[in-house]
Amino acid sequence: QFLQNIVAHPDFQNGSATVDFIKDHPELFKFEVRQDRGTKLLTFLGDIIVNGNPDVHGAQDPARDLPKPKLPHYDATAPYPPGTKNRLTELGPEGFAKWLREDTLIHYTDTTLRDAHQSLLATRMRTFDMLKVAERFAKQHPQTFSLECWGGATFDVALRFLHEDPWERLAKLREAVPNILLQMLIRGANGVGYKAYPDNLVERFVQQSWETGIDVFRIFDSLNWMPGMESCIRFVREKTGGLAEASICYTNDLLDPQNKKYNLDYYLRLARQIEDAGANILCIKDMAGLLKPYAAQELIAGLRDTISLPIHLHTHDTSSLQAATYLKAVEAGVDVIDVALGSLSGLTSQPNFNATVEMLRHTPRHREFDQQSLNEFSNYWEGVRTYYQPFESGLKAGSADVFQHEIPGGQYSNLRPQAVALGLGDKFELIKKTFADVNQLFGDITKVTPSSKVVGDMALFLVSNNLTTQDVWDKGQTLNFPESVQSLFRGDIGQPEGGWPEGLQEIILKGQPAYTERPNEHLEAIDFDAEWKVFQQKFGPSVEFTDLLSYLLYPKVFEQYWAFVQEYGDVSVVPTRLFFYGLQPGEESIIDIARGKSIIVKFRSLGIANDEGKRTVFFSINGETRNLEVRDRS
Ligand code: 3PY
Ligand code: ZN
Repeated sequence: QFLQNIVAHPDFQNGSATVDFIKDHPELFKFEVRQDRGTKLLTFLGDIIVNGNPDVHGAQDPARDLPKPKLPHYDATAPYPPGTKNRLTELGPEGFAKWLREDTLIHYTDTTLRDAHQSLLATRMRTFDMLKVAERFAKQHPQTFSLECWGGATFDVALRFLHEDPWERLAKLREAVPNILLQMLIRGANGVGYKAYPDNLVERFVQQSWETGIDVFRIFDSLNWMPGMESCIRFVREKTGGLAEASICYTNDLLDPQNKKYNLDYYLRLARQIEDAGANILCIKDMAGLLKPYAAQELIAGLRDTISLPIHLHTHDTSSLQAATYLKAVEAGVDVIDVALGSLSGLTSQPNFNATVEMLRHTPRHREFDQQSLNEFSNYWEGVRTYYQPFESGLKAGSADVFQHEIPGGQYSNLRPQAVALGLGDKFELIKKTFADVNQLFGDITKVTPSSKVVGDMALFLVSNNLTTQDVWDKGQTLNFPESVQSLFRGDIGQPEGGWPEGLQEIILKGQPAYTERPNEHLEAIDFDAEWKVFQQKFGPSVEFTDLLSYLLYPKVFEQYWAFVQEYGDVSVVPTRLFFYGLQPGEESIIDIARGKSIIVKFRSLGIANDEGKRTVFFSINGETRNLEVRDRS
């Protein structure tokens, strides 16, 4: 094809081609690349038609008879109004934090693109659906403090289940949203993984995240252990021009007189340490939605009196009480609150953005938002959400039992399918109760990724073996505990407040050594030059540095992702309905495979399986017939 392109070129034909001819005409290469991409995508679509998408277990399209989600109105030709990103560039991180602390109107972080779908839809939201509205949102609502759109579980899920490059997602969102701060969640020494990584890997990860588009780094440690956060705060301060937002994970009940551990003094002490460590913003990260309204009032007022950082509050509306918490927090002087657009709010997600704006309208701290437009965005996401129906948790109403089990919002939507996969679907009530018992057994720890996963693993282990936490004390010496539990008790994810309960470490570790230093200190630094060479040899010359970072964080997941992309290409451009459910016979779809390049795909019909178990899928692509043979794996 390349040769045909050269020969057909007018300059070549009329003899004016010089030695720079090929260099000057990059389009000569284009046809082949495009062709190849189209074929790969068609192979993917054929596979979905024949075998279904394993992630939705071959479910039927739940939105088949519904109208397409309606895009909100906006003026595409209008320039981007300046927003918080412009202000950060102008003031720098310190000046910005000072401005934020002094600003009297309430600020909102919109979590729709990260925590909302992590907590409601098992993190499956695809870049495709985000990009449809990102520019619109940035132009319509530039007064938003930040868009939380990256980190947490999104990194792993993008690669593992959506076969998308998370870095590409971030780069594209940055391009679509140049005016509002983009925010990520980072698990301190654990990066976006579940275990400690070498310090220089976390450092390069932070630096690259900033270069690709992150401005606000929300950093936490799952045990509220300062050494797990300090280096990450330092990397943000030294390697980026972004904001280091360090978090205290909220647990238990501040107002409960029985609670001697996680009281106001505990939070104020940690807040001072976070300020001393150089953070720009303090976050109260209420990952399970346990912060009740009057506790919020005490906590926020106490923090405002104790430190001079701006305060950002995060919660989950699992109980359905959290709008009241925000009201009290706003009255007590909180600077920023986390909300999600209406149709992706509530339950295990954040409180409702649209409604919270109305809660404060005509009051001194109200920040103006165009409600009609916010509602249009909510309507868009309501339509999109139907495509993700197989990932819904089944929770139908707020539930006050979260105050007993304390399961984080982001974990809740995963724990039920995990239980079902283990054949424990009918024991979910017992699992939730055992989760609470395990927390007491472990000495009442803060539970958030990864410590919450360990508590969940232990609860599933006990329930599937018909054991109770008392059995751990009585016959623990004979039990072989899950690896994640042993790892927690070795010290691999840090140290809990007040240490481990007397005698429990011995029962769980059975003589394995434990340690109290930073886990990262046990890990050898990465030699990036050497790793890069090995990586390129293994995966070929088209890899980028961001791929190496993905590989170093999730080697197996990256390998599978890479193999998938070699076979099927960049599937992030496939519309979500087709990605999960495939095309219907006779259906036609336009797929934008790159900027300004589209293909029109029509699925004509499906043949029966031949002797080799393959079926012919009859397509047309841009009007030309194309038939593909796809193995039927059913
Ligand atoms: C994560 O670590 O992914 C969380 O959302 C914790 O709340
Ligand atoms: Zn959260």
